[in-house]
Amino acid sequence: MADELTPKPEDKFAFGLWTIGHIGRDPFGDATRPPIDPVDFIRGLAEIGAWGVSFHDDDLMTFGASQSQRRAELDRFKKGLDETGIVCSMATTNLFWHPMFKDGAFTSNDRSVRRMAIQKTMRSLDVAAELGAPTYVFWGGREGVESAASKEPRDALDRFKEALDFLCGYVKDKGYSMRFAIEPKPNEPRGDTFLPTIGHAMSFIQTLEYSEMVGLNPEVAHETMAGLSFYQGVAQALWQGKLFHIDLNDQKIGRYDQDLRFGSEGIKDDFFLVRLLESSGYDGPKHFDARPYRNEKGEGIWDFARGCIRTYLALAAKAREFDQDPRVAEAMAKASVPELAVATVGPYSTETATALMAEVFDPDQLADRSYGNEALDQLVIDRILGI
Ligand code: GLT
Ligand code: MN
Ligand code: MN
Repeated sequence: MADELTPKPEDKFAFGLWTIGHIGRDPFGDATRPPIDPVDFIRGLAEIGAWGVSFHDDDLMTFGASQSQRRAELDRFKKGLDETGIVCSMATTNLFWHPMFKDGAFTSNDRSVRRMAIQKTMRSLDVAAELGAPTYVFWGGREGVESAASKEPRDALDRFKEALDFLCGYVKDKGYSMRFAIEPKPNEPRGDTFLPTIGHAMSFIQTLEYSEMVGLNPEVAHETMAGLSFYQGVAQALWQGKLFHIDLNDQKIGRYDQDLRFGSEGIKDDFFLVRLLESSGYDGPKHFDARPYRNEKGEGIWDFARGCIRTYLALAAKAREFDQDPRVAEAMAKASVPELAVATVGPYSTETATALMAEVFDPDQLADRSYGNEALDQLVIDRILGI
């Protein structure tokens, strides 16, 4: 097991500058630890065996500072990346912190705020391209409402689409090889957020001008907040070829966005999630968007980071053992799991329809069988518990 728990570059573990480096400020209390310098941050990542880093424009370069100061901050970071070999795996725009975004960014009722938000994103896309980020995330933090009277949602969706179409156009025009990933969230900081779940976001993407350029960055905590199964959502995103990136963390159901250490809460859900990612051919970053407990400091925040990686790798090893266990294969056969992969009727033709119409079924016999799901699920629990 020891070697299986050692991260390798091909595992593509990544963290955002705002995650391990979170200073512990929350709506009820001030910072509990100092910020980490971005270059020290990536040195720390290299030490724990991570591969990539992500950032918001404002995490890296001081908002509102002079061009020359921002350039110096960026160059210093680039030097740090070169020194450590850490890769820039994703970038995004901070469209939620500054008070100008209090009514939204791409969907603010104020047209000048909307234009400013698109301009800020274009500038940040230039930086992302310079650092070689393959994926650019759109989390609509402030895109929403408290009062339903305050925005016409269909207009807001028009404006969201307009912004993404325009920004896709910008990326194409500049010749950047970058894809966009929308990150859904049901609420917080707004009372209701536009594009609240994986399902809403996936159907919205179909309406975009360059829909092939746009996919998803789903987050464990966000779907769990909505009471949905993250596993099922991710599976559908994979099925539709839309899992461009993923935010791994953990969350208790029905709470505020907790961004807990990966694997620290829903261990069974996380087992299935890791099994899915590892078997699906997903080759994007395993990006942890989580933060240390607010009462951690110093080495404790790196314990948190190492824990995210360790639990992911341990669950991947458990998933492999599970899939190689002959008792599991036997239980799956009993549950007819492989049979679901067999086409039911095939494509329609007059002949296949006639053949189906002629078939005789015995409802009592069909109802009489057992699927053995209790025994199958117990094998999952046994494997996770190591018994
Ligand atoms: C913010 C949010 C995350 C998003 C980040 C990207 S920032 O911390 O809670 O879920 O992924 O903007
Ligand atoms: Mn979150
Ligand atoms: Mn996230």
